[in-house]
Amino acid sequence: MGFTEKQEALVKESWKVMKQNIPEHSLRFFTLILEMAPAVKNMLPFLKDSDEIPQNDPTLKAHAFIVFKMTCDSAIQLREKGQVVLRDVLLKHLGSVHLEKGVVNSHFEVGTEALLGTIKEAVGESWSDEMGGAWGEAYDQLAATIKTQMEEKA
Ligand code: ISQ
Repeated sequence: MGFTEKQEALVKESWKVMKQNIPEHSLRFFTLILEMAPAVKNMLPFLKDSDEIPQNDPTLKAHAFIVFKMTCDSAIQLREKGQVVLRDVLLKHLGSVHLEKGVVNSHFEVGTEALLGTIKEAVGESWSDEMGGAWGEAYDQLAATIKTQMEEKA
């Protein structure tokens, strides 16, 4: 079965909650990433130069916002079109940036775990496994689109 209206609604509903506190959720997201994959610190310009995760860095917040938002948009596209579609320029950019940084499959897996952990804490009692499944599916499809582009470039 494809991506359902129910799954799309679960993602949209939790995105509304996430959006209300991007500073907090972006810190949580990168904290979880670094707990699972400390070496990622050196791949991201806004983490590289300090021992701590910077508490008030606009680029960190913007980065997390883009990851969350693109995943939410992917959920909408999966329900509407059955696939994730990115603008050509954006797709090419994402392919080359991920290749340049040396991103591998396990990084994408860390991203899924960190995203789901962040959302779970953000939405509290509204959380359900179905909600996690919907975000996970959208993220994995988005990641698959980026990975395909990386393979084309490699
Ligand atoms: C950086 N930004 C978004 C997702 C990520 C997943 C794993 C490691 C680094 C990341």
